Formats: sequence, structure tokens, C-alpha cells
Amino acid sequence: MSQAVKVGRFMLIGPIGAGKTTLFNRLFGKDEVARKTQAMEFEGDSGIDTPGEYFSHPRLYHALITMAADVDRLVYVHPADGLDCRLPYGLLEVYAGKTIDAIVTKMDLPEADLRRVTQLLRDAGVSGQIFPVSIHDPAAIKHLRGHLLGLEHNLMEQA
Ligand SMILES: Nc1nc2c(ncn2[C@@H]2O[C@H](COP(=O)(O)OP(=O)(O)OP(=O)(O)O)[C@@H](O)[C@H]2O)c(=O)[nH]1
Ligand SMILES: [Mg+2]
Repeated sequence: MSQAVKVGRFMLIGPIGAGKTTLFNRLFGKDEVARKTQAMEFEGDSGIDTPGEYFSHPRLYHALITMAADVDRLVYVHPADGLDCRLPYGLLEVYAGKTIDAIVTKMDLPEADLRRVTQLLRDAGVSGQIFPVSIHDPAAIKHLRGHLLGLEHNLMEQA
């Protein structure tokens, strides 16, 4: 029997420009520059990247909500300088019983305020772990990769 630890599939959700795709590419060791995400992007059975529009436009919520019911981990991505946070109506209900984790991106920005953002996220219903990261901080990316993809992935790849 395989000794591999199955960590399940995660899905990144969050506002337009939060840094989801940049991070998604980095997690999977892809060096490309993120372009505007137009549709859901699947990386095997491991991860799903979503367009910010699905998160921010109520008439597109259904796409996220349907998929959320099917993933093992929902990960909300929020920029460190973002002043507000509203999760799509119905998302917490469909995902009931599981915790939502969050990633705070762009921690390198001078306006980054982790304390304020953490409070914002807790008020919005994020009850799981919160990971502060910056694309310029390989150690933080590596830590996140271990959490989302399992430790084996980190042994094979450089952050
Ligand atoms: N300073 C800084 N900029 C970042 C960081 N991560 C991403 N960005 C920038 O943020 C911008 C948006 O990044 P994307 O990864 O395309 O954002 P997204 O959340 O995928 O956006 P949508 O696909 O529109 O939903 C790009 O210009 C990135 O270079 C970071 O850690 N620090
Ligand atoms: Mg994107």
C-alpha cells in the first residue's frame, strides 16, 4: 500500500487581483507570469484556481458554491492592503462543517496590516488557519505548499 498522505483538493477563491494565480503558479512550481483568469483552472486532482469575478459578482456565485461542495479545502485569498471582505452569500452554508482557511497575500506592501486583515477575515467567517505570504518570501510559500499539497511536494520542489 502507498505511504503517500492524501491531502485532498483545495480551491482558491477571492477578489480580482488578490494574487490567486500568481500564488497558484508558484505553489505548483510554474514560473510563468499570471494572466487574467477567465475560467476555473484545474491542476490535476490537487488544486483549483478561480477567477475573481466568480467571487465578486453575485450572479456568478453559483459556480463557486457548486464547486465548493466538492472540494476538501476552501481557501480564501485576501490582499494584505484590502479594506473589506464579504464572502459570497450561501458559501458558508454549503461548506458547513468544514473550516475555511485564508491566505493574506502581498505582505510585502507598505500598506500591509495583518492585524486589521485578520480581524476582517474572522468577522467574515474564516475560522481556519490564516497564512500571511508574499511572492517575495520563499519560506512563506514553502510553508503554505506543505499545508496545501503535503510535505512530499516540498521535498521535490524548491520554493
Ligand atoms: N507586491 C505584490 N504583488 C503581488 C503579489 N502577488 C501577486 N501580486 C500582483 O498582483 C497582481 C494580480 O495578481 P493575479 O495573480 O493575477 O491575481 P488574481 O487573484 O489571480 O486575479 P484574477 O485572476 O483577476 O481573479 C499581479 O500584478 C501580481 O504581480 C505579492 O505577493 N506582492
Ligand atoms: Mg487569477
